[in-house]
Amino acid sequence: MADPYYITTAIHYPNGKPHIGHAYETIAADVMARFQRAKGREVRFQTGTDEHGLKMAQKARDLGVTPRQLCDEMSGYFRILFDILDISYDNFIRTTEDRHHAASQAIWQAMEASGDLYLDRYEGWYSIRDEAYYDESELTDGEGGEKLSPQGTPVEWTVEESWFFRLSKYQEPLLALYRDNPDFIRPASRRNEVQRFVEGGLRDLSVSRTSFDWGVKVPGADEHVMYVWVDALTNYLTGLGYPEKTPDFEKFWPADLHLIGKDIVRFHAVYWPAFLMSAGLPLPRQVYGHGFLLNRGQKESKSLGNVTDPVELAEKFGVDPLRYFLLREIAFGQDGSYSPEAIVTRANAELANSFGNLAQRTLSMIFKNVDGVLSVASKDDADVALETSVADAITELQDRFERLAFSEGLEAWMRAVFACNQYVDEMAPWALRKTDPDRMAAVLMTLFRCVHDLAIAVRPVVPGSIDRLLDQMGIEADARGYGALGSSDWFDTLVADGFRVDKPVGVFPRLEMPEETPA
Ligand code: ME8
Repeated sequence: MADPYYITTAIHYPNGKPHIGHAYETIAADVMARFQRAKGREVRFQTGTDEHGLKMAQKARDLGVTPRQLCDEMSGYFRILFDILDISYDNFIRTTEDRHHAASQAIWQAMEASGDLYLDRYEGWYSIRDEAYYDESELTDGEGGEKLSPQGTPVEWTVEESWFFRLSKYQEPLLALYRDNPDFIRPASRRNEVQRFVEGGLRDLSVSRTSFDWGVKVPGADEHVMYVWVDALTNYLTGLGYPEKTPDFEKFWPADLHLIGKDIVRFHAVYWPAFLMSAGLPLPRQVYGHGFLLNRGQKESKSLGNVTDPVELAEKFGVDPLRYFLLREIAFGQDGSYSPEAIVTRANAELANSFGNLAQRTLSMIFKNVDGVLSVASKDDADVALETSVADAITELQDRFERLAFSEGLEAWMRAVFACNQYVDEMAPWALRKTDPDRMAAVLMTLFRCVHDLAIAVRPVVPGSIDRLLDQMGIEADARGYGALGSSDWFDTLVADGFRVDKPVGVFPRLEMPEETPA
């Protein structure tokens, strides 16, 4: 099989149930994974939960359960959500697994062997919420005069004995990495931010804690647990069997893409490559920091009472309309907003009324007007022109998806759908039934082929619905990749096999507009 491809999401904190941001990131990664599989690449797609750290320990204490109970329960909700959302992950990792402790200790030892770890005392402003120390200069004052981190979370002055990682030693190598690989951090705005941060100088990083024990033990220093980010980042290696040089590790490391949110780019684009350089391991090819999803323009929070359960959204509007909306509505990389009305408007306009209607019209005209029988007919200029515009749009979709510009790719796809609907109206096949049945058949067959290609192109985004459509079109489950695009071999085979279209069932129903209007 062609070219392996390894994609990861961030691993999610299971200190509560998953929220819409988790759904957004994982859907985007799933679309990318499915897109690469459609292109014939052998894909490894990993997601999971990040279960250690003070934040988890404190949340468990607040709830009166053990950290283990908390993460067992909450990690389960992430899996349930991802199954509902049709996430095609190959590996779901939990950092409390033994294999992950072993991998984290192995990378620690490799960094130690490079002389990059030393024991010292740490004093500084620590945010429990962010699990990070901040510089005095980065802090702001809260309303009550308390100190806040740049993320707006409370910080406390903390003193502890700690192991340190010689991050300062990696300033130049990191700058060289960004210089030599302009696509290492994307989008470019985030690369610039990271580069400025590193140019400003790097201080050694405190990488162990003695104040609590919910974490991976430091090898040879049992009273320390690793700073949660050391263990969290290592998940990307654990999933491939590290430290063993397994066939998966050989095949899939380095990762092609770490897909993460903009708030954790620094960890992935500064600390992670530095750890890997220190451990003598190859570096990932790209870190992409996507934007944040806002609820009607606002961050979701318990105090605003606007936290939405992604499971409810999927149940209410359907998984595929939700997936489509998220990738189509928001320019990937930027922040974006969602609301029930916006989901319904987008899904109805583009999935139900445009593509769904095109597919339904095409199949039902074939069913009614030619008894469902497919046939090979000669094409005229209009047919060739339509097929060319569909092919061009699909090429554009592929180019854009490759760069994670999902919305632009879908926009090109939508233009081709419009062109097909316009072609139906202009050709008016229903009027040709009596006057020129051969021409009518040629029009319907052109449409059948265009619907097929448009369906396969968009399948990574709305896989369940497209599979229900392709089932009705007689397309085998293993013939739904991009290899089938732009050729009519599959069509000739269907004709030769005498495949007949049955009475079609629509796959993109119109959604009802929610009744309550926004406040
Ligand atoms: O950061 N919109 O976990 P996490 C879009 N465990 N994305 C969002 C979002 C929103 N409103 N809110 C969060 C962690 N995210 C660490 C990661 S990786 C080695 C360790 C994204 O559960 C966020 O940016 O807080 C991150 O990529 C992911 O969801 C998990 O966030």
